[in-house]
This record gives sequence, C-alpha cells and structure tokens, in this order.
Amino acid sequence: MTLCPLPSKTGKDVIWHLQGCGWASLQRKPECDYGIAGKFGQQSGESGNHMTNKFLAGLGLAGLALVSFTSAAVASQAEDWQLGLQESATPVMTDLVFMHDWILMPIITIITLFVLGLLLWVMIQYNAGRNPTPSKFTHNFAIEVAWTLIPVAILVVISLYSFPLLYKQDRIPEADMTIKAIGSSWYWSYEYPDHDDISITALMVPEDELKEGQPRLLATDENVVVPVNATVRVQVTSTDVIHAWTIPAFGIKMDAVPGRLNETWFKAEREGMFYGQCSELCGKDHAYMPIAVEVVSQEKFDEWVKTQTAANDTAPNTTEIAQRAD
Ligand SMILES: [Cu+2]
Repeated sequence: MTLCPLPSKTGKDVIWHLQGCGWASLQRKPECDYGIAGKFGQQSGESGNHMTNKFLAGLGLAGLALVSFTSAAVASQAEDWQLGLQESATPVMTDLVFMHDWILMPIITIITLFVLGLLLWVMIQYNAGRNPTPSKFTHNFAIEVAWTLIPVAILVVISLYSFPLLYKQDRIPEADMTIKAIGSSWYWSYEYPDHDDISITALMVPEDELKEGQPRLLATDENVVVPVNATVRVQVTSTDVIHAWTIPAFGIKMDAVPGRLNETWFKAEREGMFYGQCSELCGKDHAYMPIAVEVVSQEKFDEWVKTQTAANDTAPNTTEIAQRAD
C-alpha cells in the first residue's frame, strides 16, 4: 500500500502544513497525485512556504480587527484559510491568546505604522527635489536617547505580561493525574501511571481508513483520553530523536528529548477532540505522527479506564508499528 499523504484535490494542503510541520518533511512519491498544491510545493518548495508565511503574516498585520473575529470561528484543529490562533481550551491558552491579540498585535501594528509614516515623511519631505542642500549633522542626542529608551520601555511593558505567563506555563499546579507521552519514529505512545499503567500506542489513521469526522493527517487510531477540568501533568520524552508534543488549543508545545523527562501541564475546560502534530523536525515521517486528545466527562473517563485496563493485557501490535516506522 502506498501512503499518499498529500492529496491535493482541494488545493488547500498548504494551510495544513503551515500548522507546525512545513514542507521540508514531505516525502513525495512518484505514484501519488499531488494536484494543485503538490505542484505549488514542487515549483516553489521551501521558498513557497516562506512566501506564503510572509503573505499570511502581512495579512494578519493588516487585519488586526479580523483576528478576534476569526479566532472565534475556528475549532480545535487547524482550519482552511485560518488566521489567528485556535480557540482556547485551557487557562494558559486563554492568556496566550489575550497576549497575542491585545498586547503584541497592537504594539506591532503601532510600530509598523509609525515606521511606515517616518519613511513616507523622509521620502516626501527630504527628497533631492524638495531639499537640494541636505544638512550635514551626524548626531542628535535627544533622538539617540529616545530610540534607546523607548524600545526598552516597550520590552518592559511586554515582560510585565509575558514573564508571569511563562511561569504559569512552567510551574505545574497540583496535578489530578499524570500522562507520559513518548515520541518514537514515527508515532506517539502514552502511559497512564495513575491508572493501572494503561499504555496506548497512537498511530496516524491512513487516509483510506478515515472514518466520518476524522481529519486527515490528524486522527489517530487511539486517542489520549482525559477528563474535563482535570489538571493533567504531561511528562514528555522520546525513544530516538527529538520530537515535540503539541496541542495548539491547549497552548502546549514541549520537546520530547531522548534521555530527558520534560514536564508540562494542561487543564482542558471543555469537552471535545483536540488535535496537534509533532512540532520538531524529526525525520522523514515527521508530518505523520499526529496527536489527538479527547476530553470527556469524568464518568466517561472512568469507563474508558475500565475498558483500557481490561484490554491492556493484550500486547500492542508491534508488527504494524514496525511496518509504519519503515
Ligand atoms: Cu516527531
């Protein structure tokens, strides 16, 4: 079976890959039809991605007012033509979205407009036609002090918000449960040390096996199930190369480093499916090791734990894992 990961019937794949993975990891197979987006990728390759990124960044800047509007419309996964961040599902992500939308974006917009205004002023007021004999001065004490101190003041203002947020992400509150996420080439496996050592292996669902409602390149055969409103400590590590465990709607991105145990946390405040992808360029199938977290009620979680504990005696399907890892 050939896994054709980038079918481009809709030409919208570019957007999927702006969400953390990028074109660099795509493996093109001659027998696969890549359609419009495939051709786009082949012709422009890396630079195409960067151009698209720049274009989107420009759009984002110009459409500051759009940000809050569009972020309200997106769900717990990347959307076609999405601008802005995914809708928040945790307290940390809510703060991150606030910081992005109401602190960083206004500052960036004001600075950009100010510099644009200065450039236009210089070009119009001081061009050779209007100003044939330029002045010869090289220093201006007041301006030099200002262009040193004002940027410092801007950074201080940003830090007043960003440092507490950084500590909020870093300091793990008293956790209700722990999950261990282990990255391997190329899938994630999970352990629940507080729940009878449940262990699951989450492999990406190939496109021809997707069920109704399962998103391409994001759905996994086993979901990480957690109860709503529980503080979950996530320990992240890897068995081979560096991966990164990421759920955009949770505001989490933690490197999975072999031989290290990194920690992060989340508290999902609403039920639903939340998707993420490995976010560290880890190798040829980097784009195909998605993360799917299912947030359910406490009762449903308890039920899930019971079924998993019963099923846990069965050994994982190592043959399938080996085939996919090839
Ligand atoms: Cu990876």
